[in-house]
Amino acid sequence: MATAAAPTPKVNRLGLPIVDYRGGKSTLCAGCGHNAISERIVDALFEMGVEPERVMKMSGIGCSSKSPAYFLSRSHSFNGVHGRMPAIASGAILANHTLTTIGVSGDGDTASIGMGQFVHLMRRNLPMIYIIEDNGVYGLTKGQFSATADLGSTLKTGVVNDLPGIDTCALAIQLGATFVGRSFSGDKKQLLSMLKAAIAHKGTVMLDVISPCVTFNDHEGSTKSYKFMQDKDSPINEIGFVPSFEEIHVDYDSGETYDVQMYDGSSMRLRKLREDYDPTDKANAVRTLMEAHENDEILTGVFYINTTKSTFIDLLNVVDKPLGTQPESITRPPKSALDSLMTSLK
Ligand SMILES: Cc1ncc(C[n+]2csc(CCOP(=O)(O)OP(=O)(O)O)c2C)c(N)n1
Ligand code: SF4
Ligand SMILES: [Mg+2]
Repeated sequence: MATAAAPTPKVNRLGLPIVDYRGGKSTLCAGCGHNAISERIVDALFEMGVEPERVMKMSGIGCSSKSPAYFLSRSHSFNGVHGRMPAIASGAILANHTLTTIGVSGDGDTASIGMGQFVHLMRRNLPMIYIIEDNGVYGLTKGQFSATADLGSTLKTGVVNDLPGIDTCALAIQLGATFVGRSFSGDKKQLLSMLKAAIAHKGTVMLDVISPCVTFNDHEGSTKSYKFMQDKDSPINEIGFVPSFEEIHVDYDSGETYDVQMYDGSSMRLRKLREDYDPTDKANAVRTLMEAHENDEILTGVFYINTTKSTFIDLLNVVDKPLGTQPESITRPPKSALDSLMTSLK
């Protein structure tokens, strides 16, 4: 009897199957939002045809920061100290800005211990995608409130959070990040489009992804639970993304949309779900987020985009060839150069 041939796996524009983008088996809790985010990162890099060896993954400490182990086994990776990923990522990007850099952090890793590092990363506009897997708690250390927990939300034990949460998106926009959005780990379509557009952007992308912690923060009274997000998620725009290597099909009235030409030739089409929301208006983006808090709304979507601002690489006039690949004869000036500099300072 003839045996049926095994189906040929689907490959991307590099000829790679999706398995080449996967990582190790997750050790996170089943149902943790962080696992869904890893899956979307795999899908986005596969669909965009990014070479796995041309990606670097950066993280800090937390369940969220463990997730780079669960995608892209073939990429470069560095798991830093708690809250210190921005400094490590900055150095690595300066050494090689030609790689796609994905930083994965948590709300604790970013908005508590890492806040000092986060704010300076945002103002530099280094080319990287910074993802906060935001569950409102320190999952790894058993569920204490983090600084993004909303005022009035409760822990499983009934403890009430009486401090206002930090809105990392409003902060990132104010500080200088050039692509800022919020999504939900349970919204496959929105998150995937946002990640694909993020890959096409040149500059700092800051994505706050609400990612429920099923073990410590998925109960009634939590504002980062699956149920809360399913009921309250209010998208500000619908993201259509067409990569540079695909043909653009216009499928809705341009009056209702906002088109953004991305750095790599891709195009992002934002269908306005709020009348006249202009994602290039920085002050309005911050105001809209502040008003949403007053109205107890959870906005998602692309809040802010700026495709023209110089990156830190441009500002420092870093050479095109990655410094990390240059021989010492170029990166380390001879003693005579130091001597002449010292003489000039006399
Ligand atoms: C310097 C330092 N302080 C404290 C800790 C303990 N610690 C480990 S993970 C963590 C919080 C992680 O929370 P978050 O970043 O939100 O990640 P999650 O586990 O929720 O994904 C803390 C406080 C540590 N590892 N190092
Ligand atoms: S403790 Fe929470 S954040 Fe950590 S893996 Fe489990 S569900 Fe995810
Ligand atoms: Mg957390």
